[in-house]
Amino acid sequence: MADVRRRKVASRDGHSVERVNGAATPPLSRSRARKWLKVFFASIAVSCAVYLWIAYRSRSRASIGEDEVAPNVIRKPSLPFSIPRHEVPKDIVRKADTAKREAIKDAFMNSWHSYVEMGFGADEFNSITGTSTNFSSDGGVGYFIVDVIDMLLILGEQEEYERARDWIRKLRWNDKRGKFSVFETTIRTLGGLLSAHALCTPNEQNTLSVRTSKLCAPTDANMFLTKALDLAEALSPAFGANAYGLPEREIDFSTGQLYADVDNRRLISLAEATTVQLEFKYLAHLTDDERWWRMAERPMETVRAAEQRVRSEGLLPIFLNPATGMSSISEVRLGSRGDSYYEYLIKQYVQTNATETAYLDMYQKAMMGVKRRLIRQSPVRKMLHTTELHIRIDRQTRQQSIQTVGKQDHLVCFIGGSFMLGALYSNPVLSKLTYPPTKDTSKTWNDLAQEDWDVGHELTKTCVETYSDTKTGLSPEIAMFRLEGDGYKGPEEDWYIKQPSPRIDGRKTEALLDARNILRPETVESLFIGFHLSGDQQYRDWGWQIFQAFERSCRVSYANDAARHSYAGIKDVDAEPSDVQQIDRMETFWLAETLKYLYLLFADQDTLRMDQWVFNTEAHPLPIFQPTMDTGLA
Ligand code: DMJ
Repeated sequence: MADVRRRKVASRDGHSVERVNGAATPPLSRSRARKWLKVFFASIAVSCAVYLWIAYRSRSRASIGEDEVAPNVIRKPSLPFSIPRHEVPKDIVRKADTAKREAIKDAFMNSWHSYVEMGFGADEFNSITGTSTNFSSDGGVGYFIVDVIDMLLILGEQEEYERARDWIRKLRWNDKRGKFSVFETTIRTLGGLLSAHALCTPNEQNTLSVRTSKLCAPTDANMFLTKALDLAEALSPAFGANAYGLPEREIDFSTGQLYADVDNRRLISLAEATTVQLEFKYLAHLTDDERWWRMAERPMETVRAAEQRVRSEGLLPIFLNPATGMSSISEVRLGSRGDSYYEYLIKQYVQTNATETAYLDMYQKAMMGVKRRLIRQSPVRKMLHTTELHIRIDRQTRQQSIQTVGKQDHLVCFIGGSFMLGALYSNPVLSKLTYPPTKDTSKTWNDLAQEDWDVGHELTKTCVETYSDTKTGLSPEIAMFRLEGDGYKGPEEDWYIKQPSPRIDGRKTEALLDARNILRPETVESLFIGFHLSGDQQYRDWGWQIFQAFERSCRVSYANDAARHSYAGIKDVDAEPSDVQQIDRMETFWLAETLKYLYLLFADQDTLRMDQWVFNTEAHPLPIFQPTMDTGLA
């Protein structure tokens, strides 16, 4: 699309130049009158040319269609109904809440020590049985340790940092057999290594790295970067699997063999193809090697072309076809397989210091689509929530139609934070983050920014309510929201968790997977962003409520060590507190994301400044930088 746009501009210029030149070269004359006539006709010709040029421009814009986003277009509010306006709080909180911050640190350190004592080096930790597993028969590939090392630096845990670093120093990827997810390895491991590199690199302007780099030996930063390069090389064959640069789903590091997603017709997940950019672009910036930049940008070019082809208000189906580079008919959603595509649009703009406007345009267009097509209000409490668009095919006529389904994955709860971050970056006057937050936003705040902040706040509030409404105070994996005409027969309520069909023999049935809570971070991620940008105590209060619910239902004790505990997910968030059943797994994102965002929510706002860092989707902070390489999307 970049080329097409450039060609259009060139042909417009060519068109107008031709007309002006044609009329501005009459034959020479000696008489004064003829001179005047010449000037007169020339000016008429120039005016006509200018008029035609303007008319041509506006006609060609109109033919592109209302939803087309030109660079730097300022969007207007587009939510089809009104929602409460969220005012800037009277008292802005910026200091740490030390007692709560330390309670969260304690949860983190206990989780880490349990892993160190029972599963150190493994990729996954089963916290109840104290067992662990690896993704390769050749040993761990760093999923756990690399995912967590940046948090050990942020917490200032010298000894534990060194333990993790020494393990990583021996880690190699290219001889590891197994099927490794390109997306998961990029966001957890490549992201973790790059974050560790940045935190070990002293930078006087950067409040966090000044502190964290003191924990590192002089060679550590370089070691992490070398490891990141090794891993990037090991992952790179996945990006050459098709003509559109869409990364294949899995790779065997020992052979370079690629594995397509055979359960999904070999299609490529939208989120997986478009959530590797922050990592590879930062690597390109550090190494001054454009190869990594281009590798990451190619899927974005493909996706932008696909989006413009389907003209879907910035929204895209969750699957891409690697044979055509186009979207494949599938659901549109902000949950699994769709989520981080939308997250990385605004974050790519943030990462390169608000220079790549193509991403702001894509982000704003997509959020306009989200507001117009996916966001709804629940019937009773007017909870703002998202929906999904599903394709229905009529059995008889084979006709396709789109159905709105009131399903919201917990994964979607990142979107509140994205809207709030985008509100600051969408502002045309500032075009950068306002930091620290001020009470007087009147000079710089526009209607779109206000609407985006309000939408972000309300969506986050709803996510918090999917926690507080359950018996355990924890949110389920999937919340179903009532929609008009959805055929729901249950009690009058705004949202519910799908239940299994009752058993014929009358015995109790297992709760569906939808009812689980597996320690996911998305809601507390939005709370952290909302608090950090506004200083509003409300976000901290909600975060503390959620942390206490984790403490009540997810804490795991050990009979042989009363001083130690860890955490596990639970099977049914609506079980009676005395009847809660835990799941034998402590996901790495519990430490890498959930506890990191909670810790930062209660830390001093200067601990990790959001005008200096951008979080990848696994909560690894990467520095914001001024790019030296041109984006192919400009
Ligand atoms: C994390 O691994 C990442 O945030 C990813 O983008 C999707 N969600 C999980 C945690 O829920």
